[in-house]
Amino acid sequence: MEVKRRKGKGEWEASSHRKEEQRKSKSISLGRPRCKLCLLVTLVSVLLSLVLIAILPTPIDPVIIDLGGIKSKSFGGNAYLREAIRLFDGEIKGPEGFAIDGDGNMYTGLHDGRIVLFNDTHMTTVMRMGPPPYDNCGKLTSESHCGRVLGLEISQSDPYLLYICDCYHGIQTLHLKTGHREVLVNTTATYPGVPPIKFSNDMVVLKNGSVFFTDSSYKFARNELLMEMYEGRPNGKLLHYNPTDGTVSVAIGELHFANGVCASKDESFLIISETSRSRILKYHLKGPKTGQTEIFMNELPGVPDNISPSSKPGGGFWIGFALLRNEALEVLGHFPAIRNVFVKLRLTRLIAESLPRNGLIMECDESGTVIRELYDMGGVKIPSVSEVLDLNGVLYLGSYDGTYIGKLDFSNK
Ligand SMILES: [Ca+2]
Repeated sequence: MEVKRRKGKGEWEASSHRKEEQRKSKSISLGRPRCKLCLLVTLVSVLLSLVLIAILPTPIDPVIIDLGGIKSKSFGGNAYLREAIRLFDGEIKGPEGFAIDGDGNMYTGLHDGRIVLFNDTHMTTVMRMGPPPYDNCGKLTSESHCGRVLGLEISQSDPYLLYICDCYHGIQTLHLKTGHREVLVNTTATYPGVPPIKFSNDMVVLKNGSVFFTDSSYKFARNELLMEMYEGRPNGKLLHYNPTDGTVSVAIGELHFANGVCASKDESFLIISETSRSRILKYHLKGPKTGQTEIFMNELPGVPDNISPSSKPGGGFWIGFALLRNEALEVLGHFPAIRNVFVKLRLTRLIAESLPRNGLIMECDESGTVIRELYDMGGVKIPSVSEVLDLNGVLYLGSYDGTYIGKLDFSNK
């Protein structure tokens, strides 16, 4: 007969500890195959994802974008732009470029393809770029039909002749008194020696009627703007429309996102934004360097958009900035493979919308010396500027995606 012996306290503890060890051992021996399986599944998933990403088609062939350092008088060091007020706040979208006619009426183009006349309190539609129907206008998918005006100018010989730069419908004129409309440059036409015009962006009209206009890309249209930015190649150009014979020719080829263009006061040179390089080029129209190009300003603190004349008596320019330089942009610039992955995974818009919004406009003289920089860090009032209309120090501020027209009275500063 087996006699069970009563265990002492120490024996109970030892026995309990052994049981716990056995339980853990069993648990570990059961868990090992599971962990191995998890690891295998994870590895296979990662490898499959990498293979899928690698074989996904991509429309871009990206290169390294090195913007260099940042030259700035006071990077983010003031909040002058926050003193602006917003006109038509929430009523409009995308008033990018401006013009002013002989009666002082101001004009801008909106994201739905309209050109509107406005003052500080009222806005009237002047014309629509595209043909009917207009039901879907205002969407990115309908831009090519409805039109998108990015640049406006008034003729220097006729104060009611409005020049229009539409990124889908080319260069046109509209006479504001007679209503006569004319197409000068048709983006669907072929011009000898000129690569396709897919993204006409801004223009300047000289006294003699010559039109110089930028085409940001032969490859991507405006509704693929982020593809152009992500690729970073010199797909753009400056084009010249000759009014005497209607010909179009390349003035400067291989520009990096050619954007704003403006003439010096005496029309001896033009300056042109290279948006994806944060720099501005100078193109000589007169003198011994005629036809030559050189750097006007580089290592700018932001991504330049349109350029317009300053009202200073000696001439000068205002530069609108779509974005300020930031670490995310620098990293993206130096890693084209990462940009390619973002494109393949369709994350470009998400990335773009997550970038910090900081407003900046810059005034410089005709030698490229910065006179002043006006900031809105954090984009409280003016998070982005496409173009400045300077009426003796009263500044109207356009924006490619803003839902307002900014107005800043800087006449006493
Ligand atoms: Ca522009």
